[in-house]
Amino acid sequence: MLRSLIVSIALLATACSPPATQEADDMNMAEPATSAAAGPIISTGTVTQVDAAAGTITINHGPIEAISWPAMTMQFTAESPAILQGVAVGDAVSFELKSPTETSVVTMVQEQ
Ligand SMILES: [Cu+2]
Repeated sequence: MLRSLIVSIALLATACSPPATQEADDMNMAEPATSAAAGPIISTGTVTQVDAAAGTITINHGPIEAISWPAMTMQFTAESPAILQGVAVGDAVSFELKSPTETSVVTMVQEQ
């Protein structure tokens, strides 16, 4: 059960990662987008599912330029259960991703 959950999360994270286009970007852009990792990664979206028991939240979020994500609906894991308290389906929220390499973990979800 836990194992399949971890696999699902890994698959989601993979699905969310765009194909590697760094080489093409370097050729077309004056400056490579290497500053993307700096600072918090914050986005906004609408909550479509909350599973407090599993500690997960699904958000239909807008594009996140810092990590080259298009808009999509995806599931995140809350870093701690408290993050999901008071969050309900249909809420318009802003949320923060843990890091550029841990993009399936949210460290903050706040109603807008
Ligand atoms: Cu996403």
